[in-house]
Amino acid sequence: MAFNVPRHLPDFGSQNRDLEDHAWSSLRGAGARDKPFTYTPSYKNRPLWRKKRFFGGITMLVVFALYMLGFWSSPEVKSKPATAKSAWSWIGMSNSDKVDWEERRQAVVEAFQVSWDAYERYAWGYDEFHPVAKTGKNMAPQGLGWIIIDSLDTMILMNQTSRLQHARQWISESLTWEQNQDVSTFETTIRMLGGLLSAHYLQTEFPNLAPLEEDDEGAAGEDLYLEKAKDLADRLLSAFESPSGVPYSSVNLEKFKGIPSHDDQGAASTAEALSVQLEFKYLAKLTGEKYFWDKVEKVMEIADDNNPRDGLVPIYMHPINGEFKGENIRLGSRGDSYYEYLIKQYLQTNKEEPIYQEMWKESLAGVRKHLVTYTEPSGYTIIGERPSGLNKALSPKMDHLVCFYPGTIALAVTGGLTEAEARKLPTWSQQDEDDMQLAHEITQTCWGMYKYMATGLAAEITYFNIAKPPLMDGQPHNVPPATFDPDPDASWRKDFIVKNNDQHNLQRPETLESLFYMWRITGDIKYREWGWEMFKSFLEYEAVEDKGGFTGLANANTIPPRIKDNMESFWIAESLKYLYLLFSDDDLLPLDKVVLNTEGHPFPRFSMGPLFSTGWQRKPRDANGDLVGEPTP
Ligand code: DMJ
Repeated sequence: MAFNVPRHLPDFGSQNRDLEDHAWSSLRGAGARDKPFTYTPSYKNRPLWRKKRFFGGITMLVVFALYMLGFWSSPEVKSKPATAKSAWSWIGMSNSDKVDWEERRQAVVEAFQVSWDAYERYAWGYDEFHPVAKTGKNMAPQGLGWIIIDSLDTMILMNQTSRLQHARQWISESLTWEQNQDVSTFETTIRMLGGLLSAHYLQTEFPNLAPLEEDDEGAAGEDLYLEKAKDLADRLLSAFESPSGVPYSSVNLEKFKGIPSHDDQGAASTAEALSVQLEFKYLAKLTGEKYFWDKVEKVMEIADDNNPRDGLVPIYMHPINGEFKGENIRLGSRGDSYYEYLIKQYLQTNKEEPIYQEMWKESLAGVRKHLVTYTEPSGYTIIGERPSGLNKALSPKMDHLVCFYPGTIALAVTGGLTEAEARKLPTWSQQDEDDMQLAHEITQTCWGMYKYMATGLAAEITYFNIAKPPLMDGQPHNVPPATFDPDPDASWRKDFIVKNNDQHNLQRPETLESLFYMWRITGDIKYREWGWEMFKSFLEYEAVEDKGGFTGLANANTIPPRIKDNMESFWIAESLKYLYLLFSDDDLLPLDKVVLNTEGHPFPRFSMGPLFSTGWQRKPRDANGDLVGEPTP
């Protein structure tokens, strides 16, 4: 995934600026009135501690230190905490000590209903929802249905018939892609195209979930979701009309025109270019239009022809020449879903395209070789970054985004079977054993990111203490404790570092996603319990008063937290959906029958049939992994 959220910076137009202005103007003001261009001799001769500039300097340092400590909040931050128990007293839980997963699942449904109803009340039809201000905002003149479409399949799974009817009515009557608006190729594909396609799939496959009524908008013989999806996809496809075939970052919807990124010398994020394949391939299968398939498949070939070392891709790609740009390698922003879509493409077409499993395996071996290390003193397993290339230093930094990875590893090992079933297969290997172990370890680290924070909600980015030089995969290291001791002085806390600018929590789903896969695949109840703990933290710190929805946090490491006043569309599309699935029975979306796209939208697996086939082959490599007959880069 590649959506980079702007860092938490002070807005010098807000009330916070007033505070800061006050501090600064008392300095500046004093200078303007009192400070001549040259100092009087008497002033000059004063001892240092009696000089105004000494105090000025000290004050500036204090102001700076207070700012760094997060003393002044950022623009979008409201000081009103969402922490009062009354903010979520609507939840209908019994006081019984007995764990009842059905009751917990219903609590998630209630959280969804409160989120949706608040959006409906205050921001209906808008693309953004600011639940504290109780306002909405559009990303295009007539809106894109950003929240409505991203929520469709969650509503179907939760059987929310009347709410779904309202959403369909809006899509039928108000949604148009005919707007002179540039949109992100990737985000619009995974959220809007993905949302419509999964709604189409669920509605067709499970007609009894949130059933359509005769008089529903768009119901009579019309495939509303698929029609809107096809119209959108035709427009998005113009992104691929670049000299190389690598998609441009943006598209103008009305003009059917791809637009290069305004930053990064026009380069696209690698994750953006290489994780739109599930959506377009499913659409190709549904419509029989092969060009959808061919366009996205071509990008896979271009990437692989670059021969990324050990299967690890730099995070930018040029639409002009199809080459990678720079050497920054990471599984966080701009890199993540490339890896996810390798294994999911293999699974989507019923394992008929082994080329993608091969690339996945190569990349996982590369991750072990270059990015896996262990923390000190406790020995947690982390996946670091190589910001300057594989020959340069490992940075012990993990975006929360990386937490999709352990669940995806487990999915890759078993193909969606339970671990118990997969172990009975003759193909089960020591490598599978090791990969499952890695998945367990990284999931625990991601859970630690939550436990480390005052609110129990993970920061956007966590750093770790590691040895110098870093321990590499498999080297002896301490075994971390199974649980996180709540003592504020507990030793495990020394392994984790959260910087002031990284303390925001945007309601991201990745750890919940992995908990869902780990629970389904291993059956280890602790993953469900961790999910429940996380859900309670969301209730405690992100619920807005008066059933006002849920908001992200600008600082999740202080109580009360500072609020960011935004309810992300993936809060409903992913975080609440993964919680719901985590607490549901395993036969709801069986993992060996579906693939979920990177926005949490389920698609069916299918056979390619006569119309489709893998239209490319990997170039031959030698024993070192270099392309045969081509110079080593
Ligand atoms: C979502 O839009 C998708 O999961 C994407 O791949 C990653 N970023 C957000 C959620 O964090």
